[in-house]
Amino acid sequence: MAGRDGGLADDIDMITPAVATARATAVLEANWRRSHTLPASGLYPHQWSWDSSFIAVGLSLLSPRRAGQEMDALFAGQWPDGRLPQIIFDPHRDEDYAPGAAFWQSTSLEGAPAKVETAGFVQPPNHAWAVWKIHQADPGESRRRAFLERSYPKLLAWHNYLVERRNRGGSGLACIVHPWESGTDNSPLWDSAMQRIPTDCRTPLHRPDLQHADAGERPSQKEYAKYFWLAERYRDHRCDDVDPNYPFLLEDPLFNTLWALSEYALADIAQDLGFPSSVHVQRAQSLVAALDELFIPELGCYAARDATDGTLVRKATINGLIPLLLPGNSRAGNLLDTLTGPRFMGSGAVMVPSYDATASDHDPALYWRGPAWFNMSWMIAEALDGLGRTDEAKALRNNIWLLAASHDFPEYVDPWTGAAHGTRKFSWTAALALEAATDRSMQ
Ligand code: 2M8
Repeated sequence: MAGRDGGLADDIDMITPAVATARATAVLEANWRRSHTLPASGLYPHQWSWDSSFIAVGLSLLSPRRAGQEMDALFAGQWPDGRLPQIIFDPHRDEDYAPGAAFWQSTSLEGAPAKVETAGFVQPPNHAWAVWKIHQADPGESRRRAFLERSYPKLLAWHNYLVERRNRGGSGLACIVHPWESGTDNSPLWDSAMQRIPTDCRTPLHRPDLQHADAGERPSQKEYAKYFWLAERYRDHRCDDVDPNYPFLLEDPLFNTLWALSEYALADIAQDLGFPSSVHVQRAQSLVAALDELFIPELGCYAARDATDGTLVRKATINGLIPLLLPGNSRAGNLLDTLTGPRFMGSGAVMVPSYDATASDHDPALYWRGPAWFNMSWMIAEALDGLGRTDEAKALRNNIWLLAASHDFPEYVDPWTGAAHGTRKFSWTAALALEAATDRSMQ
């Protein structure tokens, strides 16, 4: 494995795909709670939306039944308007994460589930994509449990929510209403919009996260004050998505790419169930066409768009490379050049940096402002495979399981040295390492 220097554990030579799989399985067992998996038992003590999709993809190789349960638990928190919430809270652990159920008070909100406590925000819509992958892992088991039949209406309602409530910029793309909805919380993509967000939130700044991760590797107090302020504003407007002067409306290439992929997956699901599928293909194609407006040739990747004023945020981030996953993307050549160039893998990285390696404010240890994340590298490996670049895909997959298993499944790593950062025993790292370590020729 190439890299600027080592950073690997002493037992690196002992780690084979079988060892990585066994260690990953143990993490997923330890984080399993009856119906779903915690992202990490200390730092993230509830169920998170897009985490569950990545986790379920890994779980489907261990137990398709558990993968199905993971998605069912998420659907249990779906709102009547169709949204799949960012977090489904465990009321017994409300002191252990902020903002929690006491902040959102969702069960007293008209239009939210009456019995399940959830956040009002959402996360990237990778769910239909995951459901189809889970089905494909064991179609017989999936059919016996009517997995597609029960998931399809939930996924349809979720996508309809995005169409009906989140097209706030009028382009057809979904807007995120908070950095947390991107999944890439403090990405430099949100910096300029966050400048206009006040810091005088009313909620006390409780930071249980700092008991589980180094403060220097997490968002700052000032960023948290703004996150809370914006969450208060959204909550106090009953999470209704019609607040007229709402100050944070961003079109994210990552969020919208996963939506387009999920629309394609919904077409496959519909077809399998004997339902009309062309509506999903058409939706996916419209999303891809709308996404093209975010492509910046000079940057060689996609930008985010601030829907409050139409400006493009011209920064090279992993979010802007993920459209490489879109089948038949006419921008694939440019994206590959960028991926293999000095801003990303051409810098000598062993995993894909979350932010431009040549940027003066790149920080290889700070959350979504530089470190490499396992879900992102795994998606890029999927994209490389789809483009027939199988050797590069395999090399990236090998680094994924090797680094993950040698560092106790870290949340994120230094893209060059592989040094671990954030929390450990992180579930999507374990699930995707397990998937990456699985011999595809045996499937
Ligand atoms: C991180 O985000 C949460 C808020 O949702 C946090 O910082 O507290 C992100 O990495 C996000 O992508 C992830 O879903 C979540 C749980 O793993 O943690």
